[in-house]
Amino acid sequence: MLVGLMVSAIVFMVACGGFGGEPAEDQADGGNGEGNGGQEEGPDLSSPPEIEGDVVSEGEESTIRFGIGLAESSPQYISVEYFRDILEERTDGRISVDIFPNSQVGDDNEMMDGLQSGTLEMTYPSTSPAATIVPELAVFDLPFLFPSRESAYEVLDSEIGQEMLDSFEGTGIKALYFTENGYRQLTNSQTEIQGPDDVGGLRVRVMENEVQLSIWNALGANPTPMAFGEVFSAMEQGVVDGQENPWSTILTSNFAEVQQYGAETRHVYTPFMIMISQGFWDGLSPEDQEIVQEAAEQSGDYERMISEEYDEYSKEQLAEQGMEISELDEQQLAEFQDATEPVYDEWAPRIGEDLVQDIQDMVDEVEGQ
Ligand code: TK8
Repeated sequence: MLVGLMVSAIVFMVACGGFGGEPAEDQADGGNGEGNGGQEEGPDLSSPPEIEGDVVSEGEESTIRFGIGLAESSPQYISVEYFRDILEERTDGRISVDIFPNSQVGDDNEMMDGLQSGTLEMTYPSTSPAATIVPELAVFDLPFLFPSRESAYEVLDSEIGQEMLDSFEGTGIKALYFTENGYRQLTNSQTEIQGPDDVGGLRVRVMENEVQLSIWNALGANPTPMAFGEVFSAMEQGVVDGQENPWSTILTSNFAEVQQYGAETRHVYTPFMIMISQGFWDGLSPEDQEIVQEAAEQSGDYERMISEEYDEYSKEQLAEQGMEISELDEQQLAEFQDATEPVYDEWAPRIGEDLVQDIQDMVDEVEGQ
């Protein structure tokens, strides 16, 4: 309840311009004042597809407050701008979208609370914190589950994925579509990483998810669950030594300012989820619901594309900013995979042996194993 009130106060303040109304510039940099991830210019990303589909002029007017965790230079934010443009064009301006980046109106858990309490209309969390609402989502926290994006999307866009989206029914949240957070990489301020032995004792921030804790305990680290919005200052103050996220998040959140070392571990592939408040959704006409769903899928497919484009570019940019990045070979990655195998023993029975096996079978089919 307290969180709900806190989120509503934050959202109310922002909506009334209490925090300046528009996404504040100085928050577009993960907190160090540079803005745009400290990049001279962004990557050469594909432009979004032309907006197509019927325009529905008749109907209610409304404003969607869309809270996200990442910076304005992130693929997540860029795709939500496209979502906004689709909605505004196809409803003839009736539905507008105000975007609040950088955990400005709360972290993933607080923003999902906001959807349930009706103080926020949309948000875009990782599946990891959402597993507190739909436990089966924790399957995506299993290490090295998806060798490629192709097998990830095969599963996310399958009946298995649709059942997980549908599992939000009755929670106050409608989950619309899976997109890409991406392959997670380890960074830290203490030491070069060449294998699991280098991770021992490292104080690593992890998402608020028990499988993530198990992974880093299995590697001998000292993991601390923490909301994403607190990570930059925790690393800057030396509360933790490191964190793990996709390269584009590490770049656009300016983590290279406080993280000397990176390691291309690709230890987990995390999906994002586009979510809408059930109460707000129920108030939409069937025509507007169709437009929102189509906009989520079209902007989601665009996000998947630019997230992949941003990945390699971000790693290169981080190296240019001085991060020493270890590109691990097959043997080194196999050592990480072996060291985290016990996580399956602990979590497959708790998540659901059949679900884990079904996903692994789909992955094997796609990967030709
Ligand atoms: C952003 C988070 C972030 C996630 C994390 O809202 O918490 O590290 O990877 O992208 O969802």
